[in-house]
Amino acid sequence: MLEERMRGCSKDGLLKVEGGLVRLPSRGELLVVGDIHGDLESLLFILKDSRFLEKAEAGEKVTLTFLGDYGDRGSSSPEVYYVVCRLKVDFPGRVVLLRGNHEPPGDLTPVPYDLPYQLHSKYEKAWEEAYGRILELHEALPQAALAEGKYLLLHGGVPSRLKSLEDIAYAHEKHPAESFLEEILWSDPDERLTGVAPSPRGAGLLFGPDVTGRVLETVGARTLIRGHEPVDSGVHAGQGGLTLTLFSRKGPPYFNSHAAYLKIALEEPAKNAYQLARQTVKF
Ligand SMILES: [Mn+2]
Repeated sequence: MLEERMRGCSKDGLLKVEGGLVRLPSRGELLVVGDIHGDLESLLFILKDSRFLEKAEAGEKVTLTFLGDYGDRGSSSPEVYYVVCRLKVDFPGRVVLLRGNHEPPGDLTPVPYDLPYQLHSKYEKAWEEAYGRILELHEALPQAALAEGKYLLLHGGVPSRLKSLEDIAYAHEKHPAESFLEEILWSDPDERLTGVAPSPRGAGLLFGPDVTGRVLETVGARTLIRGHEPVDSGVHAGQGGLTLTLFSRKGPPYFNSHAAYLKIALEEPAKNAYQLARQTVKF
């Protein structure tokens, strides 16, 4: 049941889901939010500024997609989890919670990983129950969303040895025998590389624009929209316009000057990352 709800099956039938791949609607507004990492203030700003709640309550076609990394780093991880889960429960067909490397499979836990300590200090004896439920939630989150013909949304990077869209949709079932899920959650784009190289993160890979281009063509998308990397201005367009990185939180430990979220009109023709960067809201 949890799995069904978090993968996005919805009462209002707006979201189609295959395995861990959410198929985004072809019309309406798409709001995309990058890493929040325990920054409740930025999350609440985005909700207010985008008027998501008013629009969703009024039945407008709006889809709010988070690119993962809800907890850790910032001091309000439990509160951020509460808000994003509440959004999903209240608007199951209009909210997509993607999985990041901070919602990891058990063999790929990031360091530092301070969520358990934050839960302990907030909930005392009940912390283990809260943590257990959050771990269940992580397993239920989808790893990618596709706006067909336009955008591929995921947390880290494209699986470099992908043969078909199925490799993304069922990446969680093939983990850890195949590295698809690890690369989706952990990889980073590189500007000059051809092919792939080991990542300094110790998980995932660095991938060049040739890899991005091939994967986007295979899945039928123009631009990759991802989070995962801190960006000083909140948004970075790279790889010749193939890759957009969003970072939607502020404060320690990154101290970026701005955070950003993205607004897309899904009816409009597909845009490259440079065009998308101009329609982000920076704050
Ligand atoms: Mn990340």
